[in-house]
Amino acid sequence: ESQYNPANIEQKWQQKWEESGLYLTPENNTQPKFYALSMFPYPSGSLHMGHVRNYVITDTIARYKRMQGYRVLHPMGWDAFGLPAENAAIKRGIPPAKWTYQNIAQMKKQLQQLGLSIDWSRELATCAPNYYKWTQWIFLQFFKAGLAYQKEAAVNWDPVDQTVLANEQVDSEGRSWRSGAIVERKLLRQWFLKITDYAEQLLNDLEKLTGWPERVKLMQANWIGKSVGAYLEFPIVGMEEKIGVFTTRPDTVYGVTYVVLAPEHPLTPKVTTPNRKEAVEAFIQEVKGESEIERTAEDKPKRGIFTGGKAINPFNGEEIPILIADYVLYEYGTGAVMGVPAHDTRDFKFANENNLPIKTVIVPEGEDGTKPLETAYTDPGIMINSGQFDGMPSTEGKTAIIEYAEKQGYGKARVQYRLRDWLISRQRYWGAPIPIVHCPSCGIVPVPEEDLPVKLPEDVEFTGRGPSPLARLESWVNVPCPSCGEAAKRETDTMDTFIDSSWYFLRYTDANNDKEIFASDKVNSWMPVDQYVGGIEHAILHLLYSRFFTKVLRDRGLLNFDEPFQRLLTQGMVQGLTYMNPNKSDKDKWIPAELVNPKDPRDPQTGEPLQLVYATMSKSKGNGVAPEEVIAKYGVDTARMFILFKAPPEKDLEWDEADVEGQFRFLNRVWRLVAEFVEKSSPRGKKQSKNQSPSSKGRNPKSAVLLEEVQEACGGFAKIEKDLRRAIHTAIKEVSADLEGDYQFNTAISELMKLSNALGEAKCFDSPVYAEGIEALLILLAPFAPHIAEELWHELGHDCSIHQQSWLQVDSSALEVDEITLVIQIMGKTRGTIQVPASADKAALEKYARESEIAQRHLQGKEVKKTIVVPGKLVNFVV
Ligand code: ANZ
Repeated sequence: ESQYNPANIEQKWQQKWEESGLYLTPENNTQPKFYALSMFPYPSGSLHMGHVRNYVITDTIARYKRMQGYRVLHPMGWDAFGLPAENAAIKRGIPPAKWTYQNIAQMKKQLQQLGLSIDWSRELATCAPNYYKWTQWIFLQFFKAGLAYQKEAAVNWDPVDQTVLANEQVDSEGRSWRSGAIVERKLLRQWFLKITDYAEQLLNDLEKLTGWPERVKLMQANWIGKSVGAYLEFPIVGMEEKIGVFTTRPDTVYGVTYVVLAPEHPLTPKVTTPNRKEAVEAFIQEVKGESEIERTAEDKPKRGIFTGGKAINPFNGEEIPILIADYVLYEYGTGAVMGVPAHDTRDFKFANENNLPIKTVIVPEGEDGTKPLETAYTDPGIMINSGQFDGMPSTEGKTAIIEYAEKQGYGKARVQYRLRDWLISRQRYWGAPIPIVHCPSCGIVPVPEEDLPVKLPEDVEFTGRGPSPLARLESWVNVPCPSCGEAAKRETDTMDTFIDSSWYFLRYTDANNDKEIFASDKVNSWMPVDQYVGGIEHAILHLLYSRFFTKVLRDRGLLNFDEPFQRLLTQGMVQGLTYMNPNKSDKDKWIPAELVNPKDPRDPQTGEPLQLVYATMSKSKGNGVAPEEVIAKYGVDTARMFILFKAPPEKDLEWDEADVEGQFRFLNRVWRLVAEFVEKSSPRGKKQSKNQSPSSKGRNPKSAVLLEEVQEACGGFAKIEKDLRRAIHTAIKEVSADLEGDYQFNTAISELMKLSNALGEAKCFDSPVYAEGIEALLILLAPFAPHIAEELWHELGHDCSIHQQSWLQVDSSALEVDEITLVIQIMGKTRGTIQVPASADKAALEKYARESEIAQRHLQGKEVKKTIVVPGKLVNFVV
């Protein structure tokens, strides 16, 4: 065909690849493995540009690795449980399963348009019984290991609809999405996974993740939040009980001027004196309405109140007041802190705002602490006002104080993590049911493994009111106890959907196994994932939970590796142009383009002038570009090329139609280059090219033989051919380097453009070097633009797929420069230049220079006294 028309070739090749099973995963031991994985999508209904970018990046890597000789696992699936399906059921009466599977079908079609080299035979959906059967099985393994337990925890409670709400169903004002009622907190017995048992490992093993962005590792470390310090006990005046605090600064304990309890602390009502009762209760009521973020925000004043109770600092016997304050969180540490205003910024502020005494106990060397403090002194220093510890450096004081407290029996060393156990119970329908039965006589009984899956019933009603649909279905809830056979009840909570995604990457290695979760040889030989690609929004929870699951399953003998993801690439956002009113709040400042006159962009409400800026594409901003529209206009190869070319994968990408067109033009140029070559190269050249046997090992050996033959016959290549060969092998070298390491697709594509320019200039159609160049261009292009590369490859006369070709090897001799420019000087003055062989040594250089026309002319009648030769650069004659 004379014209590049993507519509004519893309679908055709997608179909052929599918029919020939080109992307099925090879299972053999002869090739090294490579596991390329994109974070699987939630089936919301349609693919957006962020998805496209994610999958195109992974696909390009997968294709490159295949051509390099790896057996590649590149699967896809659906993170298919979750709230939106249930909301659709409540709002529109569509069963969650139907809604979900419709969306999957729709999105799969869109995905297939992208020409991804996915092994669809391993597709999975987390909502399918043959998947969640194993999710439940994993829960049972956790339960057996003592890592799944129940305890009371707070949920969002809608008092009007009498139902539990997910966080996403509570708006920013704290109201229910459906009833509009102010949401309350309610305590329920819920299931937890003991991730805190693995806190230390999850932290330490971050070190092994050399292929992860530093920023992600830091986010994980902060989330785990390890603090090393002490647990100290303060006796309460007039009571048996003591207040235990966790502190990272035991060296400041002589500076304690008060103790603070979290308002929710069980000791709060006990230490409160009758005259303070009313005020304290009012304060507690107030704090209840605040979120954790509000309570701990740096810029908010710290509010607290005196309880009337007193404690004793066991180190010096001083009596100190007991307060409650909003900034002390009940869930962290012991839910109580010792207040040291002189040495803690937050305590300093709190003490000043609440008129509490400030006592300096650490000073910089040489000071005596009499100078009043303007801010808290938080650095290390020398201990003062600290009894027997006076004069000791505070860093040593930490251990000394702990040792002393231990001897005296009121304290010990303690490590504290910010990480809390994972609350996995959800009071909703569209999730994996927790496989537990509650029996009046046997208590909590796990469902026997052979009875899995505990299937979701279909005859349920969705009202958004009252208990969850599962809890209301008597016929499902009432079961005989698996242990004693008496009447018992099923657990009606389902699991957090993060559980489903914490192990899906394991299942892909043996996705159709109906006997076991996965065969151990398969999972252990494919894992860990060699390259994981996904959004930064999963930097903490999804990745941490997946790491946690991996470690637990390893400890249960199911896996033989420590970490699931060897390398992680977090791709940047795709941004689109959008109108913005800089004077409005973040939420309201985006103005959809259809409301704006582009000639004079103004806010339709206020008339203020608008700015046109790049911002992450989103529905609410209305600045998205629909993948299918781009594909319809330019074809998917152009869309892929643009996405890979416009920005390095980890950076944000600004959508720009002009650059999309630029890539379309480039592919057109490639098309014309090949068409011209096929047309103009001599019949012999064409025949040679056609006859090349499909070979999956090395580049076509025949063309290599041919090159040597020609070289011998002609006594080497002409200059134009040498230059072209250098361009070809430079491209091979650079593109390969860009695809190793950091996946710099953008510079790789620039190299392809350079090669196409070199071919366009060389025009030596009959030279075997030209044929080599055309083939190299297509092979190097194949991972990026798989359809056009395949079409043109066949146009050259090959029968096999370009995607089964081997990646190209650099011929380093082709990179050699064989001529250099030599400067000729007389008495240091440049008189001209000549071309000389690059291999010439000092003596030869001098000879070339002396015999050159330039030297002859300028040296006529003069005697050369000395010659200075700078190899590779110049020859200077001194006369
Ligand atoms: C006294 C002290 C003196 C403290 C000082 C710090 C500096 P990280 O590193 O985050 O673990 N703290 C302990 N439990 C708390 C809770 N439930 N709510 C709010 N704050 C709490 O911080 C530990 C420090 O945070 C502890 O050390 C405690 O204040 C406070 F010069 O104790 B510190």
